[in-house]
Amino acid sequence: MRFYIMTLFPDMVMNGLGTSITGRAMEKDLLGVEAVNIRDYAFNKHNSVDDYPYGGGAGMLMQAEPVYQAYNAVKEKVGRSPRVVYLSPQGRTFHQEMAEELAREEELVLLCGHYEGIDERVLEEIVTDYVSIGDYVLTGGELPAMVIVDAVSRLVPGVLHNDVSAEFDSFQDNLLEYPQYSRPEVWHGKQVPPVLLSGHHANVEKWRREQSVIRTARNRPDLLEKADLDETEKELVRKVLGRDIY
Ligand code: 4FV
Repeated sequence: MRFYIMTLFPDMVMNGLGTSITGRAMEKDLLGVEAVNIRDYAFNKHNSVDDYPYGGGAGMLMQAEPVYQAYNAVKEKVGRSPRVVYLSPQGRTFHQEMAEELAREEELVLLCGHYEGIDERVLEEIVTDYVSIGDYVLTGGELPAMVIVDAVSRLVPGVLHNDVSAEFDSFQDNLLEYPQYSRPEVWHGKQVPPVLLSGHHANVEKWRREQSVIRTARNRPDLLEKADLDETEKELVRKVLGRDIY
């Protein structure tokens, strides 16, 4: 899978993604990440890419032309009109299923805004998906773009040590992940739940499923309506929430 990140801060994204799991995946050519500096496509002698918003208002806006020329350069490399994700608070909120859907793409362009955003006219021409990572305002789209690359990269075969771990992720079957423990068996007087030491896989799976249901009911009851629970688990939810949600 190949990512093209259109940004005014190429070092920020390449330094952030060039380490750890995504960094190793790039070394192993499992992933390609290319930062495209929009300022390289500035068209005036001041090398500026922003200007005042028509109609007034605070802040500056990224102008259409440098973004458009940067996009054309990527389109040239890809050889077709690529999927373009614009990171913006106005977008659909990013979630695991969206990560799985994006992971099916060969190439993905991530457009990072800055200042107050980007001239609407170029967005209308090149953007295929508006995506937000959450209802808060950041200084730029770079961190959201890195979040998308990280979440999607984990789903690319070979990127994680064992692809199995992605199968047991949070949000798989719309439940939060169960609590996990490692050595030592006792820490600060706290014992690892004995079932996990029993070696009885069916009991371990049962306990983990129950913990996921309890944790989801406590922290994210909104997820439960999409989770496929059996009668015993629904009873567990009623006990945790003290009310019936079914
Ligand atoms: C954002 C978000 C976000 C808004 C103006 C960049 C900033 C600035 N992007 N999810 N939340 N973007 O706050 O994706 O241009």
